[in-house]
Amino acid sequence: MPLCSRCLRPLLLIGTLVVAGSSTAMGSAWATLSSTTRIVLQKGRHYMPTDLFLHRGDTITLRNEDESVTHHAFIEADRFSFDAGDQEPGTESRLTLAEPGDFVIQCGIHPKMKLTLHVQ
Ligand SMILES: [Cu+2]
Repeated sequence: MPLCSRCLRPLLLIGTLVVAGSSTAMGSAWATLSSTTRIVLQKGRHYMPTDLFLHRGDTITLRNEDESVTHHAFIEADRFSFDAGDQEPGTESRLTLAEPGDFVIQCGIHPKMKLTLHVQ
């Protein structure tokens, strides 16, 4: 029996909610259960993703996935600072977020590279 359009609409709604939940909103809700580690790629002179929603105690791993480009991630904030130093291709550095707030990770080599962390 073919499905009527009225029956399909709720199904489509559910599909949309699941997709949205897997990206940001639910991701940060799940993070309350335990501290999590998120992987951020440095690729094509961009951070991927460019926004991350985290909770205090979460850790991010910055992974340089460019083939021949060095990156240098750092944060200049009021309450703390972070400097990963020069990161060669294929290397990683880690940062655990101990303070709530919004912080921007920049790159000392590529001024346009920015990643905003929203820490609750
Ligand atoms: Cu860079």
